[in-house]
Amino acid sequence: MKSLAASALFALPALGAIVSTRAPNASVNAVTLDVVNAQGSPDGFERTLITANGTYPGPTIVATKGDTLVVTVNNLLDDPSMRRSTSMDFDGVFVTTDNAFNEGSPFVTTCPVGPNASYTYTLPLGEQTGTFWYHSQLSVQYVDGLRGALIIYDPDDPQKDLYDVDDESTIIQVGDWWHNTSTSLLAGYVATGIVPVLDSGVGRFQGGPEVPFNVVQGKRYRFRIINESARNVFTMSVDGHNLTIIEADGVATTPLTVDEVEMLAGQRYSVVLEANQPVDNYWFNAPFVGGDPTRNLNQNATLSRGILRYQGAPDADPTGPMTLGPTDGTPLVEANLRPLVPEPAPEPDVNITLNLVVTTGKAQWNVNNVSYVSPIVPTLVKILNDSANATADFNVTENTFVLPANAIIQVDFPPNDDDEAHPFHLHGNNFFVVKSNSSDVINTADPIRRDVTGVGAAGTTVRFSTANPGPWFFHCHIFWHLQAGLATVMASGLDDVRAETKPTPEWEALCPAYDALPADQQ
Ligand SMILES: *[C@@H]1O[C@H](CO)[C@@H](O)[C@H](O)[C@H]1NC(C)=O
Ligand SMILES: *[C@@H]1O[C@H](CO)[C@@H](O)[C@H](O)[C@H]1NC(C)=O
Ligand SMILES: *[C@@H]1O[C@H](CO)[C@@H](O)[C@H](O)[C@H]1NC(C)=O
Ligand SMILES: *[C@@H]1O[C@H](CO)[C@@H](O)[C@H](O)[C@H]1NC(C)=O
Ligand SMILES: *[C@@H]1O[C@H](CO)[C@@H](O)[C@H](O)[C@H]1NC(C)=O
Ligand SMILES: *[C@@H]1O[C@H](CO)[C@@H](O)[C@H](O)[C@H]1NC(C)=O
Ligand SMILES: *[C@@H]1O[C@H](CO)[C@@H](O)[C@H](O)[C@H]1NC(C)=O
Ligand SMILES: *[C@@H]1O[C@H](CO)[C@@H](O)[C@H](O)[C@H]1NC(C)=O
Ligand SMILES: *[C@@H]1O[C@H](CO)[C@@H](O)[C@H](O)[C@H]1NC(C)=O
Ligand SMILES: *[C@@H]1O[C@H](CO)[C@@H](O)[C@H](O)[C@H]1NC(C)=O
Ligand SMILES: *[C@@H]1O[C@H](CO)[C@@H](O)[C@H](O)[C@H]1NC(C)=O
Ligand SMILES: *[C@@H]1O[C@H](CO)[C@@H](O)[C@H](O)[C@H]1NC(C)=O
Ligand SMILES: [Cu+2]
Repeated sequence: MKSLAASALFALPALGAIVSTRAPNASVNAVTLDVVNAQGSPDGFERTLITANGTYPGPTIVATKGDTLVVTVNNLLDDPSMRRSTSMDFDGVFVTTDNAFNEGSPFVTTCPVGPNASYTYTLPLGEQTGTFWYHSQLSVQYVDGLRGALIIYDPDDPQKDLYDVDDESTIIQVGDWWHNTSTSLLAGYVATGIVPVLDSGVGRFQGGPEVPFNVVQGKRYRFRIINESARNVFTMSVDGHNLTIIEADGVATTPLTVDEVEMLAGQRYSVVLEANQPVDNYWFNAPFVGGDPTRNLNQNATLSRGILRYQGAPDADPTGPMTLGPTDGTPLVEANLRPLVPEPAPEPDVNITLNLVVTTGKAQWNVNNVSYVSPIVPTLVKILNDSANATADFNVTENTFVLPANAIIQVDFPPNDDDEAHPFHLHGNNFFVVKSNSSDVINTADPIRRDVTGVGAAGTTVRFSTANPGPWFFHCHIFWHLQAGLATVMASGLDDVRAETKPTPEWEALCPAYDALPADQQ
C-alpha cells in the first residue's frame, strides 16, 4: 500500500500493517484498531498525529466478499491539544436499517467513543466488493491522520481477466496534509472564514524520498485509488500510459479508458494500468488544487508525484519534465461511467431541491438557508427513544428531511457558482447519478451508482431509494465545509427504524458516557 499525500509524498507503511485476522468462523473478520497519538512526519515535518495503530495512513483493512467485519476501536488518545474522543466511519459500506447504530456518524447514528473507552463496530458486508476507506467522522479529526484503506476483495471478481496484479502494492491513498492540529486550524477557519490551505510538505518535499510504484513490463495492474482528502483536488495521470476505470466507489463499471482521473474527496476508483511501454521510469502525476497557494508557501503542486518504475529501470527520477498531466488527453468524465450491472433509476416519489450557499466571510455554509449544527442527542436516539417522527421533532439546525420508506427520492442541486465542486456523500447507501456535474445529459436508463458525487457549476441530480430506511447523513466530504454546516440528514421510514433497529447495550452506553465527559475529553 502506498499513499500519495498532498505534495508528492507517498508514505510507505510497513506491509505488516495489512491485517486480516480470521476467527474460526471464516466469515467473521475481526480487526482491532488502537486509536493513539503518535509522532510522525508523513511529509518530513514532525508533529503529533492521531492514528490507527501508530501509522499514517492506518493499517489497511482487508476483507473478503460476504465477511462480517468486526472492528474494535480502542480509544487511547491522550494529547489534550486535539480531540480526545473519536468515532469511526467506514466510508461507502452499506448499513442496513437493523444495524443503523453501527454506522459511526456522531450525533446522527451514535455518540463518540471517549478516551479510554472502546466500541466494536459489526458490519456484515453482504454482496459489496471494491475499494473503501475508514476515517474519523468526528469534527475534522481525520485531518490529524486517522484515515486508512478498506478493501473488500471478490474471489470471483467478474473483471479479474482484466488485470494481473491487485495487492497491497497497488493501493494508492492520496490525501492532503497540514502541519498544525485540526483543532487550531478549525479555530482559524471559524475566525477568518478561510478554509485552511494545506501545507506542501507531505510527501515529496524538496530533497525528500522518491515514491516508486514498481511494475513489470507486460503485466496489468489494478490500482485502487482512494481520495482521502479533507479538502484538495488531485488529478491523477501516468506519463505515457492509459488508465482504464473498472470500479467507482465500490460499484464495478464497464471498462472506460482515460488518461487522467480527477476524483473528489471521498471518491474511489480502480484503474487498470497496462505496463506496455519501454522499460523506464515514468512520472505518476498527482497535481492538486487546494486553496490559494499564496496563503501557504509550503505548497508546491509540481512536487505532488510518484514514479512508475519498470523492473530493469534505474533507481532514478524519470528524465521527462514534471508536468501537470496530459493537456490534450481524454480525462475522465463521470457521466461516461456505466455500471457493469446496469439498472434504470426509478421515477421519483419525492423531489427535494438543495441550494448550497456560503455566508460571505464566515465559516458558514447553508443548505436551503440552514447551516447544519450537530444536535446533542443523536438523530437515531431521538427516533428510538423520543419517538421523533416528523420534521418538527428535530431542531431546524439539524436540517433533517423526514422521508417515507420504500420510496425513490430525487435530490436536485441547482448549478452554483462555487469555484470547486462539493463532493456530496450519502452514508450507508448508494445513489444513482442521474445528472452528473460533468455533463448536461440526464441519464435515467443506466446511470452510475456511487456514494460521492460532485455538486458544482453544472448542477447535479441524484436519486436514492429508501428501501433501507434510516437516518442517513448526506453531506459535503470537504470536512471543513461539513463543519461549517454543509450537511443534511435524510431520515426515512422512522416507524420501520423503531421496529427494526435494536441497538446493543454497548451502543446505548455511548451517549451517557460521552455526555458525562468534561469538555476537553469530548
Ligand atoms: C458465522 O458468523 C455469521 C455472522 O456473524 C453468522 O451469521 C453465522 O451463523 C456464523 N456461522 C457459524 C457456523 O458459526
Ligand atoms: C493494531 O494493534 C493492536 C495492538 O498491537 C493489534 O492487536 C492489532 O492487530 C493491530 N491492528 C491492525 C489492523 O494491524
Ligand atoms: C486513561 O488511562 C490511563 C492509563 O490507565 C490513565 O493514565 C489516564 O488518566 C486515563 N485517561 C482518562 C481520560 O481517563
Ligand atoms: C499552530 O497554530 C497555533 C495557534 O494558531 C500557532 O500558534 C502555531 O504557530 C501553529 N503551528 C504551526 C506549526 O503552524
Ligand atoms: C481529492 O478531492 C479533492 C477535494 O474534492 C480534490 O480537490 C482532489 O482533486 C481530489 N484528488 C484527486 C486525486 O482527484
Ligand atoms: C490509450 O488508449 C487509446 C484509446 O483507446 C489508444 O489509442 C492508445 O494506443 C492507448 N495508449 C497506450 C499507451 O496504451
Ligand atoms: C516546485 O518544485 C519544482 C520542482 O522541484 C521547482 O522547479 C519549483 O521551483 C518549485 N516551486 C516553488 C514555488 O517552490
Ligand atoms: C419530480 O420531478 C420530476 C422531474 O424531474 C417530475 O417528473 C415529477 O413529477 C416530480 N415528482 C413529484 C412527486 O413531484
Ligand atoms: C432563503 O432565505 C431567503 C431570504 O431570507 C428567501 O428569500 C429564500 O426563499 C430562502 N430559501 C429557501 C430555500 O428557503
Ligand atoms: C434509550 O432508551 C433505552 C431503553 O429505555 C435506555 O437504556 C437508553 O439509555 C436510552 N438512550 C439514551 C441515549 O437516552
Ligand atoms: C410517523 O409518521 C408516518 C408518516 O409521516 C405516519 O404514517 C406514522 O403513523 C407516524 N408514526 C407514529 C408512531 O406516529
Ligand atoms: C437548536 O440548535 C441551536 C443551535 O445549535 C441551539 O442553540 C438550540 O438550543 C437548539 N434548540 C433545541 C430545542 O434543541
Ligand atoms: Cu464542500
